[in-house]
Amino acid sequence: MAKETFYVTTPIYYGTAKPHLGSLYSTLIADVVSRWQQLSNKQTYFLTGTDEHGQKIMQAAQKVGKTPQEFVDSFIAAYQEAWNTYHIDYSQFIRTTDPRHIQRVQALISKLIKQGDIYKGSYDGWYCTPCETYVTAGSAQDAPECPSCGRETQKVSEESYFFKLSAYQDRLLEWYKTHPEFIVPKERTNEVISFVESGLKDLSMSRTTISWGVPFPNDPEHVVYVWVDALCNYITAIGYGDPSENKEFEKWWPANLQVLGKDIVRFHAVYWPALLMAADLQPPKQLLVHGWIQINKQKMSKSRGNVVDPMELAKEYGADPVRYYLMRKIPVNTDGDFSTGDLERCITSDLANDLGNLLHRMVSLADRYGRHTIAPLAVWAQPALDLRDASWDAIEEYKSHMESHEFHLALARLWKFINQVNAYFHEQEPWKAAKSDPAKFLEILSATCHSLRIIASLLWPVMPEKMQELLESLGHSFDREKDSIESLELGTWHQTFLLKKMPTLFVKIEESKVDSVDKADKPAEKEIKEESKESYIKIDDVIKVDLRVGTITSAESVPESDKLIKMQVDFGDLGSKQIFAGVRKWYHPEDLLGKQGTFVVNLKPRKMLGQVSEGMMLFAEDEAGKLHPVNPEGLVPNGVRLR
Ligand code: ME8
Repeated sequence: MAKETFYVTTPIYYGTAKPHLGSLYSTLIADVVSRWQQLSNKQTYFLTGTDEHGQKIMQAAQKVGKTPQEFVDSFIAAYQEAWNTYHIDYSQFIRTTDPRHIQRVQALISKLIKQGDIYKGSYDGWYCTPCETYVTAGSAQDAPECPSCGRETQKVSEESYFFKLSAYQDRLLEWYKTHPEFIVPKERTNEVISFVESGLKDLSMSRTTISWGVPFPNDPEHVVYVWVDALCNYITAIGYGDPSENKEFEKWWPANLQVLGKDIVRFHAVYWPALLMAADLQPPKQLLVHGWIQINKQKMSKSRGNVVDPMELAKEYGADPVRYYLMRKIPVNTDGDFSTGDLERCITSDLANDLGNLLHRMVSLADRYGRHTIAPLAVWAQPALDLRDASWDAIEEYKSHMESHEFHLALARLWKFINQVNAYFHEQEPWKAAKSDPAKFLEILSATCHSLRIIASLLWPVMPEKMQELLESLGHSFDREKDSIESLELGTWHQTFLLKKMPTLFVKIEESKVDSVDKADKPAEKEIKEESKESYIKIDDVIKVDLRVGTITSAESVPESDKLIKMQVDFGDLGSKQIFAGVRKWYHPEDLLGKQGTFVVNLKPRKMLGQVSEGMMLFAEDEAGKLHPVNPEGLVPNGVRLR
């Protein structure tokens, strides 16, 4: 039976500079969606590319003394290299200077001219070149600011062809009403509806004062307005306007999902469906509108000069951890601040500690006891059955979030399961069973392998390369068809795993790493660190650390975190201090209550989730990765200093 199809697109990026983290973000969302749909047994088509015509590109090329074509050509390799580095698995990279695209845009416009949807008039108003947008001036004589980017606009007076957009006002309003799922997130629909209800003017769709564009059919003095040219890429790429490609076009159109940033909603939610209606085509099924990646609450953009280079990030941290971070930390429907400190914490905590360490502990323990082939069991003990039930719940909830494009929630839900697997592994004490109960040892290894296999398959759309590595170390070769979500949902635990020791999956980031990827003095810092590892410290250095014994007088979970416990600790004459410890994986707050422990009390207070932590509790890690409080052997008065 033919598979259901799924067509997903990104905006096409202006060929005026290399891609930055914001461009990667849109592309990554589309890639994750496309891979997720493949896991859901669909045949996907994923389109991305570059927008290469218009005044903005013409002017930028003039500035550097190149022809527009030479200018745009100089950036293409950077896009393709970045997308390859980030494992962006696109089906086609369209360029609007491709002659096939040009002919197909002309075919669409000829059709609209023929049926009377386009007429010749003259445009007298304002134009924002950076946004390539016509701007309404109101009654003012002075140049208005562009409502989108705030920059000054230029006067334009020229003959122009117009598209009868106003004639589509009612059909558009009807479309929004009957297709409430058209724009995600829903709140954006209201803005679009009020814009359309306020009255649509016909759209000027050609320019005579620039020449870098698609020549207007039968009137080459005019070039097609760059936004109309660009929007058409979504249909020309799959064969619109070429009768020999009708079948291919019908296979994919209407697109299932078009991903775009919130700056270009009007073009995609108003002009684009109106043009499609005029062409007797269905609008896309859904537009997914995402927010900004910001730096210190400022939109990351070429013009602000605050862009982060995704290639630098990939070099420093690897592509998959950056992919995970962007999907986990920035909800699609909001803006999100990017910082390398945040990225590093996320890599260390989620990827290295929670996931990588689980795999490493399991494989190393099995290896230590010579267990490499892990066969499934016919009958499982209750804790393993509970873990299997938990995996099924995780699959269902992850799937539901992924289908609603709530990637951050899907990942948070999956991490809850990862922590359940960690807790299972820890509570079952496989390092003891390895010596005393080989059958139980194998069961723990098998249940952990099955869980990791599910985790890796679910995470594959987000971290394709790393998850393939993880599966390889379980002896499972990943196959997007066989490893479908359906197979996981139906999955009884019956697989045999062949364990292989592999290099560390995710490397912890040292805390001293700086908050900038390209800080010039980094190599020097690294060298000093290496050197200090070798040398001894002086007694003064030991004395600097004020270590005290204290009793935990209150302990509670921190609701916003699944790791932290907030404690009040009594240090006798020194008073009481509030201290946080990230040990929820191993302890309930009640377990710590009334216990003595050893604390660093002269650590600079730091904020954790908006509250101050005034010290640090010391723990020692056992073979299974559990943390144990460090205590004096006998009871000593609170506040006693360790010497
Ligand atoms: O608008 N955060 O191209 P463009 C998140 N050519 N996403 C960002 C971002 C940021 N800081 N900065 C850019 C154009 N983007 C037109 C599109 S489509 C037919 C034509 C993303 O190079 C976001 O998706 O300015 C935005 O819509 C897209 O890049 C625009 O890129």
